[in-house]
Amino acid sequence: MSARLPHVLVAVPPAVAGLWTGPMAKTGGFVIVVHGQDTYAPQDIDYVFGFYPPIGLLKTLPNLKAAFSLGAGVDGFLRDPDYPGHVPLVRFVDRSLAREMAQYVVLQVLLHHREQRKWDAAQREGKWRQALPARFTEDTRIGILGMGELGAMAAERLRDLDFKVAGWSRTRKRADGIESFAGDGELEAFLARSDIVSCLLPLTPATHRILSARTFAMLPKGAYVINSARGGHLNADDLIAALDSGQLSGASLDVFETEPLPESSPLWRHPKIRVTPHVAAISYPAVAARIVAEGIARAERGEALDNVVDVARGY
Ligand code: NDP
Ligand code: OXD
Repeated sequence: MSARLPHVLVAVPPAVAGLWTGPMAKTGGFVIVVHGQDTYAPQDIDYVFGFYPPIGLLKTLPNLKAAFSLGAGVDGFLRDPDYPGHVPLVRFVDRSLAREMAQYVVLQVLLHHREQRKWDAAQREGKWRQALPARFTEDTRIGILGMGELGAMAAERLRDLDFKVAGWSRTRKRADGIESFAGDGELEAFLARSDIVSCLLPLTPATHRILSARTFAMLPKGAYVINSARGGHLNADDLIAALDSGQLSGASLDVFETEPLPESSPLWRHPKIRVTPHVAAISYPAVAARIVAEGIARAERGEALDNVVDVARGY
């Protein structure tokens, strides 16, 4: 009699499930079941894979051994008040993701720093408006909110371009040429020295709406804000007010409280906002399949899993 294979419930919309189940099927070693598409007995499910699994789903799976997030952020799992706290939650950690995010942050910083909107407008008018930069690179202070897997690499890449870089995190960090601010007590000082601030925090009760009128007022006048963490970090009304008053000079937004961003949202058309559709750093399906396969193999051998989230802390 052959041994029973572990069962993985893939809790992503069936329309896009194939993107993830294709590479997972290639790794083999487990049975794949798609929520909302395949029928299954809840007691047969050993593992879950998803991003924003339906609230209440996990508590219906009595034999769940671990949950795998297809993203680095796990707010989609932990928004569920019934998340079974004893089930280890593994998040997506891979150099490819940090690299893609660092590229996005560097791109947005440079578009702003190099005044690309101004040159685009001049080209549209056919005008040669040569001028010195508004601020030299060495004098431009970048602040990274969140110095984890993604923030640390973005900070290093910007430092290597000769910007003055600082990071803010819960605990103090040490990295060559990057100033470290830690904890709520140092947030104001960190923001006060940030001409461009980029949010790479996890969304938790402590970081919800951290980008709001209160913190915009702590930034130097004319600062620029980048949010590619979660829409819940930003108070969008406060952002528009700060842009319209001139307290902020612009913003790049990749993530939104409601996704897809509704067509009626004023964020789409604001002249000082750049919008991208949650594409700053995409998890590669083949990497996700490897993380799941390796995680299941470890769990089945009774070994501890890597990159397990602290459920109580929220990240
Ligand atoms: P990590 O968990 O590796 O890092 C989180 C960082 O935030 C840590 O430095 C942590 O501090 C800091 N932090 C957390 N809470 C606080 C707090 N209350 N005060 C100060 N600092 C705090 O996360 P990642 O870097 O892997 O990912 C960050 C986020 O990026 C994800 O949660 C996700 O929301 C978003 N993301 C967005 C993507 C996109 O395409 N737009 C793609 C991937 C991720 P400490 O180190 O001291 O613990
Ligand atoms: C993530 C994301 O959390 O893509 O990885 O947003």
